Amino acid sequence: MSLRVALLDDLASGPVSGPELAEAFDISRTAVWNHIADLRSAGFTIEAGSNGYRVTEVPEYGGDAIQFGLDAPYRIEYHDTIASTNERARELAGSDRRDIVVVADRQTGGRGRRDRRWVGPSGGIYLSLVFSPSIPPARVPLLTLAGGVAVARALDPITIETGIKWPNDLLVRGSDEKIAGILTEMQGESDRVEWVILGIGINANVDAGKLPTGATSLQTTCGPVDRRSIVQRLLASFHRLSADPAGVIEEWRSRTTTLDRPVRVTVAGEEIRGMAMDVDRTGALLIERPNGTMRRVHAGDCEHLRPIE
Ligand code: BT5
Repeated sequence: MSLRVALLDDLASGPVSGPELAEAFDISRTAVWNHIADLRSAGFTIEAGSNGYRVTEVPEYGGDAIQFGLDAPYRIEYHDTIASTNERARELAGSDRRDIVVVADRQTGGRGRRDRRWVGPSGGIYLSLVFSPSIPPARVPLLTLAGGVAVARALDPITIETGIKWPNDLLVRGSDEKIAGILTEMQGESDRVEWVILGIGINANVDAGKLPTGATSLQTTCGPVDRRSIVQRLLASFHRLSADPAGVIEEWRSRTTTLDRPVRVTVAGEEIRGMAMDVDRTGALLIERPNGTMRRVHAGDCEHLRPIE
């Protein structure tokens, strides 16, 4: 852990004195003072009282702001502009870095699934977590579901009702406009996962006019939002959910709008129509065909159909 991250962690848990910090990090009191001065110029308001240093204001967004008070064992790497946080996360994964979250304010080459584009104007939430889960590769799709639940939970305090569309979209209930998407990538062998990258895009403080048709933003539906808290809630939830597969499925079922309705799922050019009945323990969708047979679909593009179709 870098000294800056450790310092932010210590400050987040309450007032801490210069001598305490100097001892904890084995640095001089002048060095502590310099680090505090750095944080102040990065936008933190830090009061020096009789109990020590106390943070009273945190910058609105950015790496330090997200790191401060983050309740998950991840390091934040922040960029104002980047081509794609998933691409950067791949580079980090390739150099054996884990538990890092690449976050950007704006993406110029964001990707969706199957090489589709993800539009990423400034003001959105774009992040990619690189980690090594200890699960078999067949269960990695469940992490996409966990990501969806984590995003939905992170948006719970905001006055917007969301529903998860299998496997990876977050839609506004009622209008079915897309507010967030997830791109999960992995590398591994048949029995072992080397790394997973969970890439999440949320249309936060962006004008819906800059987004493709069928998409909307939090700003447009309910006004500007605090991206820092959303990202912190999301990462803390995801960290806990990733260790609780049964809990993920249960909560996903309660948050999805895909189950118990007719769907059309396209998988490698084949169209499967039927009733979406459930998801299995790997996150695959179970579809009941009109002839009564059941199909299990591990990945694909899902369209919700109206009951009449
Ligand atoms: C997804 O793909 O929904 C996954 C999106 C993942 C984006 C994140 S951002 C951080 C990280 N870094 C990256 O480079 N990517 C990840 P898919 O289900 O294939 O949906 C893509 C489709 O959504 C596009 O073809 C458009 O129709 C639509 N779309 C593009 N940009 C959008 C946006 N900002 N909001 C809503 N829909 C969008």
